[in-house]
Amino acid sequence: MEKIKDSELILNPDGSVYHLNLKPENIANDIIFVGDQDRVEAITKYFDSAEFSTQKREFKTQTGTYKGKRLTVISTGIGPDNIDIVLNELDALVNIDFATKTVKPNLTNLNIVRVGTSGSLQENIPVDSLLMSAFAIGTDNMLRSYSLQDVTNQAIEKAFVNHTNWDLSKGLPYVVAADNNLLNKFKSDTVFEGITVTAGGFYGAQGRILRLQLNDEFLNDKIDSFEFEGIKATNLEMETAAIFGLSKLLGHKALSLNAIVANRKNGTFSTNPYATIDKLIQFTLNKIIG
Ligand code: R1P
Ligand code: URA
Repeated sequence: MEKIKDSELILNPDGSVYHLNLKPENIANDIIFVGDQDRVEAITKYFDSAEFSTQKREFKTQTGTYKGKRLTVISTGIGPDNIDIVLNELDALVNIDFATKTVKPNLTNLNIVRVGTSGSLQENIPVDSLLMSAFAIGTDNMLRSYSLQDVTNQAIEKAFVNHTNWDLSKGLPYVVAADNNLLNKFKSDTVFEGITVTAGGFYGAQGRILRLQLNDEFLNDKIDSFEFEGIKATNLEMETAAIFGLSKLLGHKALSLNAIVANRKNGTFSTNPYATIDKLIQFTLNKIIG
C-alpha cells in the first residue's frame, strides 16, 4: 500500500485529523450532520451519556449514546465546500491507518444523516413541515472535482438541465440519490419526500433578490415545476447533494432530513424555527435507533 504524503492527509501534533481535530476512537459509525454548531447540543441534550466533545472552527463534534446506541453529532458549517472537508476527514478516520498513512485493507461504512434546515419551493409544503430528500441535485460544482459518473443519475441530470434551460457557464448540475435502506428506514406519513436542490449560496444561488440582478430570475419557477417520474423538486438548501455524492463515492450511506423554515412560493418564514428543528431532531433520534 502506498503511503499518503503528509501534505495530503494532514494530522495535528496530537495525531488528530487537521480540520476536525478528531482521532479515530472519537467517532461512532452512526453520524448526524448539522450545519449550525449550536444544533449539536440541541441533539446531544437528549443523549443518555456523553463521552467526547471538541470544536475547531465551525466543526463541533460530540459523541455519546442515545437509548444505548453510540452516535456522533458533528456540525459542518454552511456549504458544499465544508462537506468536502468533513466527509474526506471522517472517511480518513475510519479507512486510513494514521500510523502508516495507508488505506486499510478492510473498509468501514458510516451511516450519515443530515438534520438541516431548508426552504420549500412548493406551496403545499408549508413552513414547519419536515422533508426527506430522495435525490439531490447539486448546482454547486464542488463534487465535479471528482470522477462522478458511477454515482450520479444521468437521466435526472439531463431532464433537469433541459427543463430549466440551465446556463452551463455555471457548471453542469449533478444528481445523486439518498441511500435506499436509510430512505426506507426513515419513511413516515408525517414527512414529505422530494428532490432537494443544493445551491452554492443562500441568496443569488437560491434565487433571492435583495439588490443584485440574477443570472436567471425565473430559475426558481423552473425548478419548482421540475419533476422526474412523479417526484418533484421540493426544496433548496446548501449541503445535501455534496453529502450524497461524497458518501456514495467513499462507500458510506447518507440521508438528508430537512426542517422547512422558509416557503419561497408564498414568501413566508417560520415564526418558530427552533421548535420545528426540535421536532425534526426527535423524529431523527427515534428513527435512528429503530
Ligand atoms: C443557510 O441558512 C444554512 O441552513 C441550511 C442550509 O443548507 C445552509 O447551511 O442548513 P443548516 O440549517 O444545516 O445550516
Ligand atoms: N436554508 C437554505 O439554504 N435556504 C432556505 O431558504 C432556508 C434554509
